[in-house]
Amino acid sequence: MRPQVRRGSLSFVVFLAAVIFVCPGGRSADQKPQSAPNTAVKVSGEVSHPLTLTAADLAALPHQNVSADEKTSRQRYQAVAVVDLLRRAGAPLGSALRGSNMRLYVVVKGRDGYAAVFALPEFDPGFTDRVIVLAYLREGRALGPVEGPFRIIVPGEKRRARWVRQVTDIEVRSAQ
Ligand SMILES: Nc1nc2c(c(=O)[nH]1)N[C@H]1C(S)=C(S)[C@@H](COP(=O)(O)O)O[C@H]1N2
Ligand SMILES: [Mo]
Repeated sequence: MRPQVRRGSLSFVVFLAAVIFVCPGGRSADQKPQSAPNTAVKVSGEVSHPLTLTAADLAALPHQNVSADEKTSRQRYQAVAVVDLLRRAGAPLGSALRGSNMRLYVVVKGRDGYAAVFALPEFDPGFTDRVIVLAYLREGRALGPVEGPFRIIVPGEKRRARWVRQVTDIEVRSAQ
């Protein structure tokens, strides 16, 4: 009986050591350690004036107050309209959004490599009343490191899969 008990506890120790060795720090592959959060958003691609905006640049732009329903409550965000950023970067909007410019789409990328696509007219007030925004405050507070400093909010969209967190890039591209 005794030797078996010892063998049992020895294999448990070996198992524990293997777990500690295989999972250093208990991190899984999709939770990479990250350095300081991004503090700027780049607007680039098929635009005449590519830009990089810092948090201070964004806060100086005209802001929108947007409400969005969360699971159990309604949250208020302070944000800039993405169309204002696209306009500043010189993306074709308004009367220029026709013809071959109807091929344009916008890829919004997060710091973790996540990305979501929007058609350019989804931002244009000539096409829709829905205002897609880049938020930086919720209930008056800066967004935390998992979401912020900047997050896309798509009011009224049933699923939040395009609410890209930790936005680093807004890229205008053309479909073939
Ligand atoms: N950067 C980044 N943004 C992201 C995701 C992601 O994996 N990375 N997941 C999306 C998906 S699929 C959903 S449902 C929502 C979840 O956001 P929540 O945790 O605030 O509900 O974030 C979206 N934004
Ligand atoms: Mo999701």
